[in-house]
Amino acid sequence: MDHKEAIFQGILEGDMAAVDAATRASLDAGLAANELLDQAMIPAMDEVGRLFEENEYYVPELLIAARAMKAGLAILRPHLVAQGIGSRGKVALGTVKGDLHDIGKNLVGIMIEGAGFEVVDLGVDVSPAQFVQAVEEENAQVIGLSALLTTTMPSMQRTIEALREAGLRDKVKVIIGGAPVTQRYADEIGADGYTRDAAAAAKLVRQMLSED
Ligand code: B1M
Repeated sequence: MDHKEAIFQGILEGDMAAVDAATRASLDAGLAANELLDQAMIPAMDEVGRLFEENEYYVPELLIAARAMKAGLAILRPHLVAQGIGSRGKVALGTVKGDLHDIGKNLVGIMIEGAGFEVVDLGVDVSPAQFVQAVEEENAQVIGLSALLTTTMPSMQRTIEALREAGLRDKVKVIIGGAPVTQRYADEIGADGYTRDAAAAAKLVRQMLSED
């Protein structure tokens, strides 16, 4: 089994130690961090999702797979974050109210940090009021909302409404993403941007903040 297969298999089996070892071995062998992410870790989580849909995996398997992926991601993090933090602007990120999925959101944070922005991670299950507070108290110029459940997507719209009610809508750009989210939904709810993946989110933030 090569290193990428070992990472893939380790995530599928929720074997944190195997993912840790294979990720380190891959980097030592000269493989690029983004290659490991795109060709082993993300496909492994997709496969976990497929197995869950087919009732071969249940929530405990999802949890241990997620824990194994996070172990690998922690090793990749310094490699993905190439530049220093904080000079270009501030982005507050969170997974919306009712939603506990944070792997994609964490990846978006890593890529935005890598593009040279300060990231305030608000965590998961973040209410519209907490996003409003982050704009007021942290002076974030962009907020990023992540949702993985179709049932939590409406919280994105509620967050945009809460910003409007607080008189802050013109002061902050709102970007959204997550597996069930689409450009069409972003247009419908009046978000400023949508991206399909974390690398594109970092690119979008760069474009948005250089326009100001
Ligand atoms: Co859950 N889960 N889960 N889960 N889970 C999904 C999302 C699901 C699609 C699985 C399935 O049925 N195939 C399904 C949602 C169905 C739907 O709504 N349409 C689902 C379900 C149903 C549930 C529960 C309801 C299960 C239950 O309890 N019966 C429950 C809900 C809990 C809650 O949130 N309230 C639940 C729980 C969990 C765990 C906690 C066990 C665990 C999460 C652990 C964690 O995150 N710490 C979990 C997992 C691991 C998954 C799957 C398998 C993997 C998600 C993941 O991490 N993907 C997922 C199936 C799947 O997605 N294939 C599934 C890897 C990650 C890198 O991708 O997050 O999509 P992703 O991020 C991408 C892009 O979307 C984008 O960038 C990333 C890539 O670069 N992106 C953004 C994300 N956020 C962005 C923000 C941006 C821009 C881009 O701008 C701000």
